[in-house]
Amino acid sequence: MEYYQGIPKITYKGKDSKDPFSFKFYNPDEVIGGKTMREHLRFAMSYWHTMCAEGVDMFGAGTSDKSYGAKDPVEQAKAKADAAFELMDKLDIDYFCFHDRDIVAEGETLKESNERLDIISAYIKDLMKKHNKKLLWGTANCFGNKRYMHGASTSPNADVFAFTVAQIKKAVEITVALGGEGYVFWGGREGYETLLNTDMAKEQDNMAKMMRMVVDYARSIGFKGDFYIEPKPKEPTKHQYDFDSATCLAFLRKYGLDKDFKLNIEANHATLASHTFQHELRVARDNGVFGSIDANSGDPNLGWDTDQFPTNIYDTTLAMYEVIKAGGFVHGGLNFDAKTRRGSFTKEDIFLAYIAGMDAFALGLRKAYTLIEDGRIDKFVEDRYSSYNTGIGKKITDGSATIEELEAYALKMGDVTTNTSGRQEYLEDVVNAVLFG
Ligand code: XLS
Ligand code: NI
Ligand code: NI
Repeated sequence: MEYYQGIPKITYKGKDSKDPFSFKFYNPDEVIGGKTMREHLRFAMSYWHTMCAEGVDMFGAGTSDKSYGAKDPVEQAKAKADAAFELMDKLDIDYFCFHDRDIVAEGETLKESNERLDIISAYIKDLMKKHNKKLLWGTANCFGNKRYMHGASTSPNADVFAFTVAQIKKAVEITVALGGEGYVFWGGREGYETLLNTDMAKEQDNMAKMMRMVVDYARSIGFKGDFYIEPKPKEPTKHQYDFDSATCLAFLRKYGLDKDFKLNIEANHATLASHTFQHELRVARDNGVFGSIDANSGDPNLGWDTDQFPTNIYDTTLAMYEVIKAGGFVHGGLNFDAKTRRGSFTKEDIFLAYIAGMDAFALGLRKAYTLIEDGRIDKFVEDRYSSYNTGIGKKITDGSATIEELEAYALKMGDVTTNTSGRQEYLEDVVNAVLFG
C-alpha cells in the first residue's frame, strides 16, 4: 500500500527549480571537501514527530491523522513502519531515530510491551534490509507514562528506577539488534520542580548509576556505537539536570562517564538555554564530545521547544562550520527532531518541511565550506591570539611562565598599550558576503 500517494521521489533539481517537490541545494552525490553531501549530512527521520505526532497542543486536538488505517496496536505499528520507509525512500533519507514507544504502543505490562517490541523490531529489521536504511540512534521514552511523574532514574521511588532500567535495557537490545550507531539519553523528566522536595545530589547519583549500568550492559551485548546525552535546560521539568553542554560535561566527568559519552546537540534546546546553537556545538567540539545533532529550530520569542524545521541559513552555516571543524560526523548525523506547524497538517506538508530542512543544511554545508575556504574569519581569529606565539605569550602557552615573572613583566610594562580591535561588525559583514555575495 502506498501511504503518500501523489508524492514523487524527491530529487535535486538545482537552485532555480520552482518545483516544490525537489531539492534546490541538497545534491546527495555531489562531492564537497572530499565527501558526498550524503556522507557529510547523514540525515535522519525522527519517528516521533514524523510518524506519530498529530498536531495536538494544549488548546486543541490533533489536526492530522497518524493511525495509518489500523486499530490493533501491532497492526498499526506495522502500517506505520511501512509508511515510514516509504517516506524515507521518497525523501532519500538514509537514517531514522526512534523511542521504543514510537515504533509500537506501550502494553499493559512491561512484558507485553517487550513482546510487542520483539515483533515490531523484527518487522523493521526486514524493512531496513529491503529499503537499505540504517538506524542512527535509538532511545527509550521514559517520560510519557504517568509512572514517570517524578522522573525516571531520578524518581524518589526506587520501583520507578527499577522499571526505568528494565525499559532501557530492552530499548538498548533492540537498538543493537537493528545495528543502531548511537543510543540517546534525553532526560525527559530528569530534573525537578522545586528543591523543597528534592534531594538533587541523590537524584544525580542515581541517574549516573543508571547510565553506568546501561553502558556496561550495552557493551557486553556488542554495542560499539556512541552514547549521547542530549542537553536541554527546561521542559518538561522546571530545571532539567542535563541543562546545557557544559553542565552535561561536568556531570559526565564527575561520574567517570566521559569516555563513553558524546553529546547530541539540539538547536532549540540551545535557544532555551539562552545559548546559540553554535555555542553548544563549540563547547562539545572543544571538549571532544561532539557527537550528533537534533536539527530543528526554536523561536527566540518563545520559551518552549517549538521544534520547527530549520530554515535559517545563518544558523545552519555556523552549525556546519562547527561540524566540519570537529572533523565531521562519525556515528552521528542530522536528525530532524522537528515537526510541521499544527496548521501544516497535510501529507504534502511533511515532505515540504523535510525538503526545506534538508536544503537548509545542504546550503549551510556549502556556505560553511566557502567560509572556511575564504579564510578571513579563521585567519582573523588566528591573528587575534598571535601574542601567545612569541615572547611572554609563548611562555604562558608553554606553561613555563611563573607568577613572579609575569609580575616583573607587567611592572616593566607600566600599562597595556597593545590592544587591537575585535572587528565584530567587519566579521559579520564577511559572513554576509559569503552567504549572499
Ligand atoms: C525533547 C527531545 C527529544 C529527544 C529524544 O525535547 O528533543 O525529542 O530528542 O528523546
Ligand atoms: Ni531532541
Ligand atoms: Ni527537543
